[in-house]
Amino acid sequence: MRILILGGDGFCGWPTALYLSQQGHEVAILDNLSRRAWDDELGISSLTPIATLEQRVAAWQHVSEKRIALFIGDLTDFEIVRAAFEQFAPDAIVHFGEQRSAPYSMIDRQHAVFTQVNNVVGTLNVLYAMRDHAPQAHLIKLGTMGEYGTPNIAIEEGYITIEHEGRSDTLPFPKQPGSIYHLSKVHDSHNIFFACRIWGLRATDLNQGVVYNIGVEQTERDPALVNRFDYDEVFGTALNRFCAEAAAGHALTVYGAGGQTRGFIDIRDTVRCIELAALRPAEPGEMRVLNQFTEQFSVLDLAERVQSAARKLGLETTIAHLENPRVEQERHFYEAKHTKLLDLGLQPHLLNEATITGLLELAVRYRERIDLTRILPTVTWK
Ligand code: NAD
Ligand code: USQ
Repeated sequence: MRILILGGDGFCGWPTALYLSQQGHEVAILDNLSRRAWDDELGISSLTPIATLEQRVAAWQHVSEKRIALFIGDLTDFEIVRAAFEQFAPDAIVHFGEQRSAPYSMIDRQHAVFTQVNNVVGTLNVLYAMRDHAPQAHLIKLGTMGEYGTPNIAIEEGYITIEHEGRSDTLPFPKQPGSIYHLSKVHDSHNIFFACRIWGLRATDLNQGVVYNIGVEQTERDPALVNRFDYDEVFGTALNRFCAEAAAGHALTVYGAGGQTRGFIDIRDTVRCIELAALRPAEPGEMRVLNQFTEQFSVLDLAERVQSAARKLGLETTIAHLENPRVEQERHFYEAKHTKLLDLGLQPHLLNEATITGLLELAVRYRERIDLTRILPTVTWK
């Protein structure tokens, strides 16, 4: 297949590009390198030293003899999107190309507006480019489990059948997102649903949980292929962040009580889920929704697992219950369905001590690069 990866320079996009290229697909990346610019803006950087995108692609060609085409440009510029669609003629579009940090979106009004414009306009441009230039192509869009929030009923995969006053319908599952970023994904989902219903486009919305781990077999083939690893308060996510904290001798930063429960997925399963979705596309007119995570944990569970694995490496770590910078439930019911990707053939990598130990060892290796002043949360929700 010809697969266009939007946001292919990022944490999920880069391993996905290499993995799909390895499987024999014709891969192109479109990215405006904004994630690297946000590092500069905030004065943060990946724990792992990452090569430029050009160096990455050249290194991949060197080790694999496979070529990845590059389009450097902004999804909010329709001419860029149109040109990439015309030149590359994709069969599938994998869309990772958004501002994905909840704290970044909550810094101030400007960052909130930027996040929603970047994400919503970028996705709208992709939908119009599909309508006009690739109406048969399949959009594989990264959504998020956080679109649903934490309702007091089980979370279905995208849709719920409701009985109301003697009638019944299957409707989009209610959304109660917890940040301006998560809201942007809800807006995207509505726009994609519209494009499928009205124009007959085909799309899969992958409501992904928090991704952990660093890479896939392909990113280990050369130092220039290494994936990024975020540990800072804005872009770092639970688990990866806890591992960096443990390696740096910093207390593990559990926000509040730590009973916040989320779906989690190993990045090796992220790339496989994308492949499974691509191989079995949605039907014309369908917006298929798959919940893309493999296990659910509370953040305190994760901190305790990291603490235990760290101790075995001789790293003594404490767990701090910080005042929660976010507005979110800290003790709540959480039961989210996630069987559809298993039905498509996913064989999950469940979280085990070996994975946590691997991450701790990676963080110890790059410990000198950890900026301890960028760990404690400063961005607040109110
Ligand atoms: P990332 O920030 O590492 O990568 C996103 C990439 O998109 C970056 O390379 C960035 O430069 C690019 N980009 C952003 N806006 C763009 C624009 N307007 N035009 C062109 N390129 C643009 O993020 P990630 O962690 O790889 O996440 C990828 C997707 O997966 C996001 O949509 C995110 O919402 C979703 N997701 C991520 C996680 C996670 O834990 N990382 C979990 C669930 C869902
Ligand atoms: N948390 C802590 N301590 C930390 C960091 C986070 O307790 O040091 C808590 C947060 O308060 C939250 C939970 O851990 O309750 C998850 O936070 P996170 O920063 O790991 O992840 P989140 O903000 O939810 O966002 C990440 C990605 C985002 C993706 C989302 C999937 O950045 O792109 O959409 O995970 S989900 O959580 O399912 O919405």
